[in-house]
Amino acid sequence: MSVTLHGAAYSIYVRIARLALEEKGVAYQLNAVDIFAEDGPGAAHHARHPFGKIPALEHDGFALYETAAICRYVDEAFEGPPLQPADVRERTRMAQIIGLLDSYGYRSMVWSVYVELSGDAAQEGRTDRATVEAGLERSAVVLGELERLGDGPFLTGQALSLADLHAAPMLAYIMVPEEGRALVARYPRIAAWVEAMRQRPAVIATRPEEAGW
Ligand SMILES: N[C@@H](CCC(=O)N[C@@H](CS)C(=O)NCC(=O)O)C(=O)O
Repeated sequence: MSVTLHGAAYSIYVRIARLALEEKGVAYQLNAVDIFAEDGPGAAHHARHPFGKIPALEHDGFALYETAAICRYVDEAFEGPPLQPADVRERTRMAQIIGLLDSYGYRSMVWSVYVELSGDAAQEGRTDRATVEAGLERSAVVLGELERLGDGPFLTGQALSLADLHAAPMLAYIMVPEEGRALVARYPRIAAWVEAMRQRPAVIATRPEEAGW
């Protein structure tokens, strides 16, 4: 059996897929693909992912891109602890949380807050305060929904699910700058969740040097 994940360790979405692989106990190789390389990710990667993004997965000749699909595949194709709730409402809540993180969380938490305050924009002295303010405002709505939608130590209830794995890498980046940490601290259920998530071996094993945890 051979599993290869194509992507870079710094990537939020690559980390989400790696977390699913690690939590399931699946052995895999990480094949380095740098989307920020000067000449792009290269033709071989475009053949795997026509939109030029990361990650992409290959398992014994089966090729797949789009992180939510990769994570579902990893959960269902391999042995190991289930990462999707059996209960239909919890499973649907999980899909809702993943959807809202993709649609509203990634851009605001990572690009508008992390990148502007601590990433490339900050290091190059071109932080745009209006972008930061809008990002913090949108991130507050996302965090408020994460706080409100679930009930229990994990985002969808009593057990770890793909929703937790989707959220963790985004929160680990928004919590690099002080303003991001202060925002997360306003949501007690999410702050407690962060403390538990950051201690999981899979989270520790996949931490990029740029991320807060
Ligand atoms: N919808 C894609 C999003 C993946 C994505 O945005 N990956 C980022 C890295 S975290 C990327 O490849 N960005 C390169 C670009 O936007 O050109 C998925 O779920 O896999």
